[in-house]
Parts: sequence; C-alpha cells; structure tokens
Amino acid sequence: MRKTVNTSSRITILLTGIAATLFSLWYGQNNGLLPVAASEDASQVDGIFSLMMTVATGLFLLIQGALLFSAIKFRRRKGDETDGPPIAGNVPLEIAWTAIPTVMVLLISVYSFDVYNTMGGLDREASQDPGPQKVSYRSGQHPGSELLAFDPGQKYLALGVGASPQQKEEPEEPLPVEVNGIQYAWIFTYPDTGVVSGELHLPVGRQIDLKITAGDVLHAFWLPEFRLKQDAVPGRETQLRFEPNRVGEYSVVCAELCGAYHGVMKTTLHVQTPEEYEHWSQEQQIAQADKLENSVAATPNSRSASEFLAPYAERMGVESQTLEQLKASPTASASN
Ligand SMILES: [Cu+2]
Repeated sequence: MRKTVNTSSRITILLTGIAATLFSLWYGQNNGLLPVAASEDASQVDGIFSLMMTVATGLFLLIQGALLFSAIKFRRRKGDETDGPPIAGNVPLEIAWTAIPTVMVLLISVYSFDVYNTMGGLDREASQDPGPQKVSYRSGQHPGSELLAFDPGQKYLALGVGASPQQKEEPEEPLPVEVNGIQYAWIFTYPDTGVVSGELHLPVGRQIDLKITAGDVLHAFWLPEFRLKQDAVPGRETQLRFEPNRVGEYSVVCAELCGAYHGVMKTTLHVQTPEEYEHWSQEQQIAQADKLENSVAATPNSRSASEFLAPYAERMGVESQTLEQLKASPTASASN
C-alpha cells in the first residue's frame, strides 16, 4: 500500500521549507555569538562563520524537524501490532544526500581558502626580514618534516599569517612588536623604542607585525576580537600581521594549556589613536629610563642612600634634611 502525497501536504512542506530557509539565513547573520570584529580580516572570518552557521541551522531544522514530525505522525497506535513497510534503498535519495553535502563542503573550502589567502596565510615569505637564515612557513602547515632539511642551529623560522601581497604594497613600515609567552604572562617588547610592557598597546590604522615566541613551554597567542591565533613556540619565531581598525580594549588570551595557571594568562590589548599611542610610548620610555637610572642594580654602590632616595623623597615631599635625620635614627632604634 502506497500513500500519495496530496496537494495540501506539498504546500505545507514547501512553506515549512521556505520558513526554515529564511530563519536559517536570518540566524546566520544575527546569532550574536562572536565578539566585535576589530580588524578587516576579522570581518572576513566572520563571513565564513555566518555561512557555516546558516548551513548548520538549516540542517538542524531539517533533520530535527523531520525526526520530530515522524516520531509524532508515525508513532505506534494502540492495538497496532503490524510491522512497518519493508523499504530497501532509494537511489535518488541517496544520490541527493551525497551530492548536496559534497557541493556544500567544496563551496565552504574554496571560500575559506580564499579568505585565508587574502589574510596572507599562504604567503611563504611571510616575514619581510631578509637573510638566508630566515625561512617562512605558512600557518597551518606543519613544518616538522621540512625542518629536518635545514641547519638545526638556525634560530629564525617564521610561521606567519598576514603578510599578504596587497599589504606589502603599502608604503608604511609595519610596527614591529616582539611577543614573548612565559608561564603565565605575555611580555611585549617594542624594538623601535626599547619599551617593555605587560599590556599590548597598538595604534589604530597601522600595519602591525608581531614576532611571537615562548620562553618556556608552548603557548598560543590569541586575539579573539581579531579572529587571530598563533602558536608561541620556544626557540622558534612565529608571526602575525594585521591592522587594527577600531579603537578600544580587547583581550589577549593564551589558548594553549600551558600549566596550572594557564587560565590566568590573559592581558589587554589597547588599540589607541596614533596620538594616544605616541603619548603612551613616550611615557613608557621616560618611566623606564628613570627606573633604570635609579635602580640599585644599574648603579651598585655608586651612590649614598640619601642620593639614591632623593628622587623618591622629592616625589613624596620629604626634605633632604629630614632624610639625613632618618638615616641617623636606625642606630637609636637598634639599641631598644
Ligand atoms: Cu600559556
């Protein structure tokens, strides 16, 4: 006995399909699952995410909907002891459910490949530093086997994302920042100015060139708002190139389980206007020069205690004579 699908059922199926498609398209764009996109590249990555979310929502509705519908509609009725109809294979259906996912996976792979290429992920010369010892690998390609072909003494291997051909044409030099991951902090060094900081400050609208390494174990440098993640490997240099296009504070997270306190290995990325960034940089340079000048380690035994304390005393509003008196008092307190 074979039931034919009547016209009203066909219309219901069609309308349900249209509603599910429209909902999937809407949810793909409005799921709110991603944090703000703080760079051009981030919006492109979000495009792939939206597409995959749309497809996944459609599939979820289709499969769960059919399951739920069948479970209710074709449930066993009271007193019905008969078997279900013996169905063995359906060639058109099997061709359809093989062909459609194949086409979808191919589309997504071509699309993501294109985005990865635009972001500079396929650029073998990801690093602009010339020199025979510098070899670049594209991100995502495991270099283990190729490494054996090189001199084991070489230090600089860049695994990079971001130095795309388009970006190389830009006249402005990217701002270099050295990133060092240690248990359990990120240390940022600005080679241009010598500034060392525990927080990352970057000017908006400028190419950034991060050279990433690790001091102890494997870490992963992750900028969720930039949709960028890069391995931090001891003894090897990896790279990230990007351009922040939104002023704000963003998170820097370690995304590789690196020890007991991996969970606290977080800091802040401040994307600032060029003026604000310049101001911060100046401040840091002055503060660090001051610290170096006044630190005991830099000037061992070359100054008397009052000389050494003078800048601090001045800041606290203590007179130099008071300082001399204070210096004399320990003998008095020691005799107590
Ligand atoms: Cu870590």
